[in-house]
Amino acid sequence: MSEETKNNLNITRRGMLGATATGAVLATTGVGASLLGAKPAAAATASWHLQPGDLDEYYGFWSSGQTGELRILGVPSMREFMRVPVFNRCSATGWGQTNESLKILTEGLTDKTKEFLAANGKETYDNGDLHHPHMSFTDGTYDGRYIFMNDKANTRVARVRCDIMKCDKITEIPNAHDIHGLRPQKYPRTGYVFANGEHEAPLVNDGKILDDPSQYTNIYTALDGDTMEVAWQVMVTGNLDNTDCDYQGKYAFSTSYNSEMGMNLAEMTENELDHVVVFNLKEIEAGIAAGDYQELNGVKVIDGRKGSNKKYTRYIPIPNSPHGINTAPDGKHVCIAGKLSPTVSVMDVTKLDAIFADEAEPRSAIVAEPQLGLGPLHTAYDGKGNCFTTLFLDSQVVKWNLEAAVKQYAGEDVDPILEKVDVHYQPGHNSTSMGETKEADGKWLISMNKFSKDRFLNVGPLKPENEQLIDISGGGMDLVHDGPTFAEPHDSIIVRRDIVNPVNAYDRNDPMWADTRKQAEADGVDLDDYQEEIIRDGNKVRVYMSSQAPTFSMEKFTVKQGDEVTIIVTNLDDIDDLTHGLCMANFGVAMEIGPQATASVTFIAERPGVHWYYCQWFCHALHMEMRGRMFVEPRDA
Ligand code: K7E
Ligand code: CUA
Repeated sequence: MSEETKNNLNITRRGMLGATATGAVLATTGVGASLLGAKPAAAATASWHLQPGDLDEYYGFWSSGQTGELRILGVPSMREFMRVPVFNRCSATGWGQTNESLKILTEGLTDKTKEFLAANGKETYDNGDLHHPHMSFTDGTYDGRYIFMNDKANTRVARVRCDIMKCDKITEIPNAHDIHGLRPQKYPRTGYVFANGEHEAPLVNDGKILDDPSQYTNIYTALDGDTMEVAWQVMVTGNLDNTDCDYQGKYAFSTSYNSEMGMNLAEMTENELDHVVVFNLKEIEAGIAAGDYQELNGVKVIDGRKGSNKKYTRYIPIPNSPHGINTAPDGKHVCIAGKLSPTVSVMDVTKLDAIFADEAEPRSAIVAEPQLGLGPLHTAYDGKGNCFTTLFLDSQVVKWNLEAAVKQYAGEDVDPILEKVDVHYQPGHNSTSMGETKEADGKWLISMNKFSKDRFLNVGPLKPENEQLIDISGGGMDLVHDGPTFAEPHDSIIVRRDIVNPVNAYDRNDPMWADTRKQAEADGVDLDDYQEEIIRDGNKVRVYMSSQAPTFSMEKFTVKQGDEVTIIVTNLDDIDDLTHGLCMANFGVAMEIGPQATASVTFIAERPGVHWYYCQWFCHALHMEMRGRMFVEPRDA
């Protein structure tokens, strides 16, 4: 069945559509009226339950919280396709062990962090807390280049290349503490990647200050999405939570709880109102250009704290400990979820100029504040003027109309709430298909629920989470599928599949192994051809071999105990899905080598004897036979 047909059937199934809603759906999907009602309703159940071999209409990019990886799912099937290691150590791919991945994991760390890690016998962190994956934008919609993501655990921002679905850059953010909210600039392009430091700390945090909150500050960071270097930072008041930006390229905004700058729970929740910080991008750029900054740890930092020069930031009071912030696809409205308040505050970005010009009060940008239910956390959109907000405490998702909320706020007697649906249980983020772009298409909604409780077979005290698929294409909210997941996706994006176009094999000149290529050239080895070379360089030994199913080019090689051995494997197979691996048994060494890829790993051969290396990715009928021996001669032999 074609996608188009499926969509048509799907609409048919929802025969309860009112005339106006039908009109809206027809307008966005281009379905001819003659098709409606022409197909049997029963056939439509295939719309989310794909048949074997059917491809999904959307890519889903999922965070994994404290697991530290990025996950790729299919929507609507909710099938998990891939786990892309980023902040974690991955046994299957060798991420965190291969020289190529270690370079990415270490080159963006500050010198202080490198020293700290070395003191703990480590080269890099091996944990992370990845909350927010977002794709790069061009002109207000996804462009399929990169996915950016935060690490709350160790204050980093990472980037995954969408051509090969591997992480290629990780940057530690100086001065900030515990990066939480993250969003790419939508217009004109990414551009900036905005990243929130969640926790406040003394600036500079060198062990001289503890109990002087006046010297604590929070840091908002803009990275350059092309270079992954920090462009600038802004000091702000209050803990930064989530961030988003406009469709005009003028403003970015962050929710902020703890405007009190309290250090404990009682102090942090004292005020009824916290705020959203609005960042004026042009003014900040001008301030940097004019030298109105201090340089701290190599970064230009502007002062945008409350009561500072008001050119750079404004603080809009919002009830109460606001959490999620989501810009609507209409390019005008921004929904700010109240968390401790049952409200969502709607900000109109066209009113921000007047506030920065001192012609209007900060709260004048708020044009609606509907009461939706308890514990509102995040809002997603259908592109038809409706919003879906998760209610953590109520265990519901509420659908409401934005225009109606604006009218209600202006005094009209209208109820913006259209429908509430129970989800299981306690939702955090939700996301809609293309919903954070100007191309929001209103087909699918995922509710990402923190608790699954009784929803699945019991697997012990630690339960999976539950992500539920809700069909919103027909104008209603039909819960159609549960998707259990392991710890702890916070957020997801749902991207039309035509936007994402990964390759099947690596380019032999991929920058991932540029250093290895340089070394090979110096060693006189042609990485692109069959290789069977051992280069000895003092006690450093480089072993170059190639792989072609079902053999490694070297059946055996010899080194000496204590040698620093680097094994470089190039997979000469150029066939879809033909990945080899190299596992050096009892050396704790394992890695993936994709089609046409080069990968390398270094270890000290401090173990005399015969050691088998074998291919650890099933590649051929003779995969088990794909192996060889490393002979380590004893030191005194
Ligand atoms: Cu609401 Cu870290 Cu996006 Cu979780 S944050 S839910
Ligand atoms: Cu090569 Cu398995």
